[in-house]
Amino acid sequence: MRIDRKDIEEHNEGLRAKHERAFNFIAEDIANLEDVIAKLEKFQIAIPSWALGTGGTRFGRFSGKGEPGNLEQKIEDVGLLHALNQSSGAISLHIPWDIPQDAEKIKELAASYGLAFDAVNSNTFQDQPGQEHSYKFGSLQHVDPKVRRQAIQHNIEVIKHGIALGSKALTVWLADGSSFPGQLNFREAFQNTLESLKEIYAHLPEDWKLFVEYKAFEPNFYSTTIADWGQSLLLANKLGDKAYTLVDLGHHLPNANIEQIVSLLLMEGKLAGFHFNDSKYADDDLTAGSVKPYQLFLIFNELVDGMDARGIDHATGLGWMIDASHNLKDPLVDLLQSVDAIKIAYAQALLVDRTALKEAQQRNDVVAAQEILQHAYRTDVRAIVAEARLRRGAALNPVALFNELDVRNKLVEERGAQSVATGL
Ligand SMILES: [Mn+2]
Repeated sequence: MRIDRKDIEEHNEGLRAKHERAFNFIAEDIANLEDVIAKLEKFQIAIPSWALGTGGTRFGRFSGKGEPGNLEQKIEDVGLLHALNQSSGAISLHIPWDIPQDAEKIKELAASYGLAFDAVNSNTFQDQPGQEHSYKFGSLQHVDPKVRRQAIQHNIEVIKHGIALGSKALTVWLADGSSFPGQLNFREAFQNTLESLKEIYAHLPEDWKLFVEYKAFEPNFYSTTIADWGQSLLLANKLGDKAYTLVDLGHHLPNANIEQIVSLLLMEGKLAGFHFNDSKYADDDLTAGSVKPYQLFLIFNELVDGMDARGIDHATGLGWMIDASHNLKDPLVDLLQSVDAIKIAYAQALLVDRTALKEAQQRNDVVAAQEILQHAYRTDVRAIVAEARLRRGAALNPVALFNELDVRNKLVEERGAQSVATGL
């Protein structure tokens, strides 16, 4: 299914008067309004190929209907999102769940929806059919060099698929670790991981980046071999200039100050980018901004400040991606909500009066500093984000249009009710 431009225009026409009232109301008070809108128009958030189906928990999976059954349909789904919001212009592939059989054809299909290929993701956290060695006790960290060799080869294969598609980064997330004290020698596990990553790094093209993702716990419960930003940064620094630390919002222990982590990684020039999601307790993979929107704003506040300090282009300098799972909502609607929440937090961060904040910090004016941040956070920027969408030819209200056009039922008609997406 493709969304007709006329449907978008008709939808926007119906909402135009209301939108203009809301937009004009907020526009009057924002000095850098045009700059904010221009930045919002450019800002794209990649969609992972594994987030288009219904996910599950450890206890079960309640499949949705009309899920994309192959890579072509996954690209179609991201194309639908992008048509609705003009903010999801890239797809991030997971190998081996989404191996392109004909890279050129897949590239053409993606381009027809205005999509590029974001980072490619390797998978050594589960065994694949026919695989010689098991990853039950780890992959790049494994005590057996034959297992490490297999995992390294897999990552090299993933890079090859990425090159064929025009990706520019490899994301490595490892489930490696241990579930019981004494199971693992920490130093050996780290050294094995480093040596394995060095071999993978050696296969990166010149203009590629290696994103080293960390996670505090799960699936292992006692130790994770790349458990936090310090361990990831240690690896990235040892690997070289093309290696960076990737922050996934759900991969921290409760109450971690993620905005501070981001700030320092940016300062060091080692922040790869983001996997957005939200959580209450652990790696809950919930809709971005649904539980802790103020935290999301504070993170963007540091991102904007840090990117501007280093002259980094907001839209292209870092990797922006959603990494979430949807077990209750329609995945496509959930993704639209996440992208909107991310852009709202970004817009609010662009409104922060940085000169005044700096001055407040210099005179230890704690009250003024809080006022400045909360003034930006409490500004209702939804009409500004909608205006940016409107100017790009997207829908004023993507979720509403998704429902108006009955997109899910049309996908069920095309694909059948039983179609299930590959993934977790
Ligand atoms: Mn992630």
